[in-house]
Amino acid sequence: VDTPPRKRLRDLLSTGGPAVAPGAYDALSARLVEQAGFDIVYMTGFGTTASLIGRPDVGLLSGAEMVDNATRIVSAVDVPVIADADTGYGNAINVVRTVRAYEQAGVAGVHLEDQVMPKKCGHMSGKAVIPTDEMAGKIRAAAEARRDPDFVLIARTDAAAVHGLDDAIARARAYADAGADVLFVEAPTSEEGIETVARELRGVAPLVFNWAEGGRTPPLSLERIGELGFSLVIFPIGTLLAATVGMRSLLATVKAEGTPTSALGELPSFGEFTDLIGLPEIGELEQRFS
Ligand code: PYR
Repeated sequence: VDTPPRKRLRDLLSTGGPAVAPGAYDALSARLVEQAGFDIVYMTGFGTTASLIGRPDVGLLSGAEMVDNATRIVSAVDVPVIADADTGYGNAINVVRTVRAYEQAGVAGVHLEDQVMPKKCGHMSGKAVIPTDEMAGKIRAAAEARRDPDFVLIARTDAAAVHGLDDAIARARAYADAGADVLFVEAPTSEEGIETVARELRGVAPLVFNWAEGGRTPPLSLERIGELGFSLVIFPIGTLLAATVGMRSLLATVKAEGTPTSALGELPSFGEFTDLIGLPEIGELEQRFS
């Protein structure tokens, strides 16, 4: 635990088996990911957008809003945090500022993608991508902008849905040449496509598998993902969907019965919840400092 988070993330990415990073969209969900025993938190842009403004992931949030959320998430946990940095919120110059801001927030790594602005969630229709050379320039800018060489730069391509998998793979190679540490080919739509990505890019750089819950990529087992050679699996929106189910259920009870009484048995008690979010530590601080 004395190892700095970015170094720990690099170690986790190089151990062979896939590292698993469930999604968090705020500080509370990030704490729950950590308390469940996971070694990495993934800050989802989809979930951040859904929770901050209650809207879909179509490029509505600014870089500052994303960095703000990352700052709170990093402060809430000890494990490394990988954050969604979308398109970098502009051109290569914006990427420099974005990378530095995420680095200052204490994030361990980010992913940057080659969509045009405003971007769309990788599993939605209607995506468009910038030219490969332009994105390679943004990756070079990001690599040069980071101050900590251990800050992990993940290059994501959304080109598969626009130009096909061959172009996506060629782009991923170009982004590795430009200085990306990790490659992320977004949204292959068949197991064969996933295998092609793994075969063509394995060994070029560690690979991300986006296990997008309900998205366009088939839901492979963790074992299969490992066999194929992926180094990192993200489960971006499961926590968000589960929270939605929980809130809806509670609200339906209140609406139908007038009070939450009959639902309370399924919920953490008040004390359990305040323990979970660190009230005992606050108590210790009060003892020491007052
Ligand atoms: C997201 O969760 O927003 C991704 O881009 C995977």
